[in-house]
Amino acid sequence: MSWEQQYNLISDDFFKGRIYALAKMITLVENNPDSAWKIIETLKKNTLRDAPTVGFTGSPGAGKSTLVSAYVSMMAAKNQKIGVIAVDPSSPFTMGAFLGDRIRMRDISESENVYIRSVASRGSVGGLCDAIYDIVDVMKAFGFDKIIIETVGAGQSEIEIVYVADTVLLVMSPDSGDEIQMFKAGIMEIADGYVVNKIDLPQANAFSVKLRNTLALENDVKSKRKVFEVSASKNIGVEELEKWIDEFYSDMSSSGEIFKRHERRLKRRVRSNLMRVMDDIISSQEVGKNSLREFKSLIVKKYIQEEACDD
Ligand SMILES: Nc1nc2c(ncn2[C@@H]2O[C@H](COP(=O)(O)OP(=O)(O)O)[C@@H](O)[C@H]2O)c(=O)[nH]1
Ligand SMILES: [Mg+2]
Repeated sequence: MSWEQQYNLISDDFFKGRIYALAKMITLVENNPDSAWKIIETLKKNTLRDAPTVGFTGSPGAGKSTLVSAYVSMMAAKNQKIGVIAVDPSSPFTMGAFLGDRIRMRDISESENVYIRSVASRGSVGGLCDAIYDIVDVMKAFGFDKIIIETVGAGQSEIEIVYVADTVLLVMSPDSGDEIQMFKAGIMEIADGYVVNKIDLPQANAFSVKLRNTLALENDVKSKRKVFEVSASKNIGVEELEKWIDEFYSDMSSSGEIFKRHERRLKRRVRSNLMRVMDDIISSQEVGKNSLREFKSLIVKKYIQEEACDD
């Protein structure tokens, strides 16, 4: 079956808000990376909505999943519809615990307000799966109010989240010891906000002070970035974080920063898309006796032909 046929089978239910159709639509873009843009453009004809995307990144065990659970539960309880993307999930979401009896007995992924999708990060150019961009777009077309992405902060994929998400939060845990060392790796520069999680632990305050001091030593805009002290598991400070995320987004919208970020994202997508297609073409061609220049123009011609065939 072509993607068009599969699309036609599910699109009615998709726009009626049926979760099963959303799941199938995401699978459709995942399985057809070369047609994903066409699928998304078709979806976009029916929707004009944009939804803020918020990324939570940080070391394994920092408490990202627990924090996402608390944050998402808070929004779901206010009847907001939230899409969650978990890249290589290593820990469960426990939203039932936060939402209480309302949905405790039900599988959270079947709740009308929340849909969770897991994706593997393997085999992509930037570390974070290229398909994430497409999945976010499908979720936007579905009509979610917000899209949350959890990624394990491991070098490259931590950087990629900056392109995928409008806002990035770095979740840190005071019990991991070497988090401040991340400054040296430049990883911390990417975050819009820092979350010191597990503030209920005895060493948390000292950690927080150290973080704030380290930030103050950096003599640029970074020092103005927010630090939050929260306990995800005890639901402390999450409401303040929720408020700030919305305020930060509307500040970005009024200052024009959001458009800069969207532009940066589009460039990144085009680049990684081109890299993938070019890589396929290059691998399938014989170099033969061609010089670098000749081989290069052969590839470009081949690419232009393939693009023309696609349309
Ligand atoms: N003491 C304490 N433990 C927490 C808190 N938040 C999360 N944890 C625990 O930290 C561990 C890792 O949490 P998880 O959300 O899976 O971390 P992730 O790997 O970053 O997604 C789990 O055992 C959580 O119960 C907190 O605020 N305080
Ligand atoms: Mg996790």
